Amino acid sequence: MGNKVGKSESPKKVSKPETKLEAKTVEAMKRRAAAGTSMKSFNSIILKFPKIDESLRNCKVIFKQFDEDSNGAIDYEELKKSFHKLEISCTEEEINDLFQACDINEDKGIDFNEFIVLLCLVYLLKDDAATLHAKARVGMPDLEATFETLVDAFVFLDKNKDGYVSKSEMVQAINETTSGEGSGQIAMKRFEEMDWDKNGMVNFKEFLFAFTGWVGIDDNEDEEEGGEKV
Ligand SMILES: [Ca+2]
Ligand SMILES: [Ca+2]
Ligand SMILES: [Ca+2]
Repeated sequence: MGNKVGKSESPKKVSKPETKLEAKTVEAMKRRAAAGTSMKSFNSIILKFPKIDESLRNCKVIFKQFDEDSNGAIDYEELKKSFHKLEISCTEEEINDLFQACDINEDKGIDFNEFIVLLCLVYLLKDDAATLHAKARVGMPDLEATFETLVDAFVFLDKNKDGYVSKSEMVQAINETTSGEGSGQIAMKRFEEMDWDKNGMVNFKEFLFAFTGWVGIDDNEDEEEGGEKV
């Protein structure tokens, strides 16, 4: 026996970007944080939920366009084509990284929730000097306003501007708004919903996935076939 010794790969507790994409996201978020936030309180974020919800729901139309074979998911080839159509300039590697990062359930397809998160990441990442002159970063003005709100909300929560929301930052944000016994509890619950890998930190991607759940696009109310013309 004794072969249990081996090299112990200690699980990392410190929140360090695990992928190139995450590192880029953190960098972009820090840049954005320098510009400040228009959010005044956690409540002001909550108040934006209905608008965000509506805007993200409308995004379904776009999703369906890109899901060319209508199988409910955007595969890698479909994603490449959609980037082309949206005139998002990304390298093959970047597209691949985004695909891997957002395909949370690893079924090799980007479903609607995953798609929203992916687009929002693109929105954040393409916010650099080189693309500033471009009229629309993801080619959808209404959606971009929504993404901006989401970025803004994250910046609000990330008090120390390190690109992550920690548990104490979440508690702080919620306590600022509501002074009641329950608020700490709510903060903890919200935080735990967001912190999937339970490492005590929420990155922007986790935040977005939680958000798509909160605003209710998770409940895909039995796919209203063919209805809902906007
Ligand atoms: Ca498809
Ligand atoms: Ca997937
Ligand atoms: Ca932070």
